[in-house]
Amino acid sequence: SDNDDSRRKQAYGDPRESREAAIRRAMRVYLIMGSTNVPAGMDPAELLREAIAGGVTCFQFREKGGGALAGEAKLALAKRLQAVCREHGIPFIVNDDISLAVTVKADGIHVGQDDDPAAAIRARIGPGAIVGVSAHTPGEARQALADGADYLGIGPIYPTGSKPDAKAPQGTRLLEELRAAGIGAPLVAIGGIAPDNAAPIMAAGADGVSVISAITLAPSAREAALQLAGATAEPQQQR
Ligand code: 3NM
Repeated sequence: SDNDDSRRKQAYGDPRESREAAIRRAMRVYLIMGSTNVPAGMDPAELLREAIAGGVTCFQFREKGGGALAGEAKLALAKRLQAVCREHGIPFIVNDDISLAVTVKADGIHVGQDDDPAAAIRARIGPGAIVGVSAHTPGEARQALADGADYLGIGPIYPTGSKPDAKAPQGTRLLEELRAAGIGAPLVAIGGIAPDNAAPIMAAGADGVSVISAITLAPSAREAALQLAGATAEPQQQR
């Protein structure tokens, strides 16, 4: 509805800023997390608060893998983390689970290659929602954008310990290739990214970095996010 859309707009941007610019800006330090990524004894909502205090610009709720929550417990955690995002004005994106995204009126959804095309997903979740798609090849990237994706997740850049079925690391090649081809859409890199290896990613034309472990397994989520914000502060102009 219109109300949902105006709330979504308020959640992640100055009303004078274009939709694409707001999404691009949100890509800078993009935290992905579910309960299985959080060290024992830590509260995910508190970890998220710390990370946002350090400079996280977007959050994706990704409840996957062995021991992942389901049903009411998953819904309850989603709502708690969404509330933290709203408090701080950053987008709350749901990974894969479209019905959860619809139920909580998430700001957006992130899907992989096995899911419906972006436009079909948008039809279910609402016209104002952000739709992100993971792409691993130039063909997948072009198709996702043609299908109406708002941004692409490009990876894995480096080896990752957080996704058992990740593809082979591809470095910054695909980012460079897409920018060289004149694709200006918001691109966020993923896979094994940390403050000390983010620079080549930004130089290759990414709008930002998405991370799980660099923040969730850091001694201080706040400090890790601060360092990632620093490492992504001066993207080179490749567009
Ligand atoms: N997707 P970390 S890599 C969720 O390549 C995910 O599409 C990937 O975790 C892809 O920052 C990945 O700990 C895991 O490496 C990212």
